[in-house]
Amino acid sequence: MLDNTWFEDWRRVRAETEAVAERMPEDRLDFRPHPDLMHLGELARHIVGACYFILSRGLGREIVTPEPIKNKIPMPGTRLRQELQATDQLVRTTMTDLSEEDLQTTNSSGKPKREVLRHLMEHEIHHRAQLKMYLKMMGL
Ligand code: NI
Repeated sequence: MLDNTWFEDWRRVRAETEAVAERMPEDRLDFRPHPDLMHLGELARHIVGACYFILSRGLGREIVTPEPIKNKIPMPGTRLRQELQATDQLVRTTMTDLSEEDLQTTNSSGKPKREVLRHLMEHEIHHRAQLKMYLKMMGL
């Protein structure tokens, strides 16, 4: 099992994502600052969708991604906040179940599972900053 430090770090990272999500609007999901970037609603979906993806593919767990997320349906603020709660629970449960032996193994892509844990946090921090910038650019 992971030590408490990981869970504390995760709590801190996720709490800040929740704070940013509080400010996300229900409309303007099609906002994007550049044609090469995701729309706001896609970005929200991507943030929580990545949790399912990283836990299932990265750690080799049998985790089913909910249909609206799998089908890449743009996500408004209310739904994002619900999904942040659901995935927080999922992440905590999955990480609690990880044994020391699991952590020392690699996944199907040959990546050490310990690195996957770091990737989960880095991915969230990266896209949270992006979301924050979108909101700023929309004047929110
Ligand atoms: Ni990403």
